[in-house]
Amino acid sequence: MECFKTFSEGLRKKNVEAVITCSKIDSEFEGIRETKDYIYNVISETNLINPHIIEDIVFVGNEPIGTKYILYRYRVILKNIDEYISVRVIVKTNIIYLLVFVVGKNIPLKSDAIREHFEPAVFMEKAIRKHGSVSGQKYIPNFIIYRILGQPIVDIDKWKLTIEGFVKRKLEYSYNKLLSMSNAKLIADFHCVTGWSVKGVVWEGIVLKNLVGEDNILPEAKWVYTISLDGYSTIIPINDFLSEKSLLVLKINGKVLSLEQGFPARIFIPHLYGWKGAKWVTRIVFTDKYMDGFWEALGHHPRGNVFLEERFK
Ligand SMILES: Nc1nc2c(c(=O)[nH]1)N[C@H]1C(S)=C(S)[C@@H](COP(=O)(O)O)O[C@H]1N2
Ligand SMILES: [Mo]
Repeated sequence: MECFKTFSEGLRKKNVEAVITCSKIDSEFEGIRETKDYIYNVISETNLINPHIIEDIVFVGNEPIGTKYILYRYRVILKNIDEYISVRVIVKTNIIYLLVFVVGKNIPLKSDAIREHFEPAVFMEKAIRKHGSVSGQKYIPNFIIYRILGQPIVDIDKWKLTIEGFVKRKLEYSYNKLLSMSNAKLIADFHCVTGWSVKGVVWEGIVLKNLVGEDNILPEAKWVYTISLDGYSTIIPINDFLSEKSLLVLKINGKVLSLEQGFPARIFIPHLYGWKGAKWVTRIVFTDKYMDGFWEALGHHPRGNVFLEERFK
């Protein structure tokens, strides 16, 4: 087993101070009750907190993520502390695949032994894209609206989209400018990592590659970190971001984006899961190093390719 500490700024809105993720586990999932003991043992072994301050470990619920994974939620209740540690146990075909400890600020964490950064395996060069099958997904008629950090207020006269980081020239676009540049139309399915998909959505906007200008990107850039008005963030490998079909979306199904679907602009990359497409996006930052966004910090995959079922790290 290997544990690392991570964080993403947006999590602060949810009163989270640190996330500890343990992978390479390979233990069998023996049952809801047995897993409580398992969690207790992992906490003791990793020395995450002093195990003597644990009052109880309770099961909260579970949900399928696609068809291969089940997410079990637990809480570690602590003696004399008003906060609990949330534990996400990700089980893949009956094997515990990932353990995610979500820790608030009043919790006496002893994580000095746990290293700070998760470095994803180098897979970017391959830029694999397989089409046709969408394993583990179920089609539904309409989008389910998500706003994990709430609905932001948009002042369209002040709003701008910036392109920054490892670029030769920093760019800044107003909404009117983007509207005047909008010339791309794409029909493609949408896939949420939790297991629902929407067929044949009409996406309109600007090809991201053209918006940035390929010759504007510095060779050091390897990842693209996007930041939204609500504090949401996500990270995309540069090859996926620059693919022919990756769009800055201004319209869905012939209509200007609704406020709840990300007005003024959202990102859509057809071969990646929906969480990689930030709604209310306002900054696009080219970086040389990997860093977790909101869902990546909670265990989701650095790339999230739908056709390779890259749901979790
Ligand atoms: N800013 C922001 N972008 C977001 C999210 C969010 O909560 N906030 N949710 C993501 C997830 S997990 C999915 S599946 C899609 C959902 O898009 P929809 O709300 O239009 O269905 O938005 C993605 N982009
Ligand atoms: Mo999602």
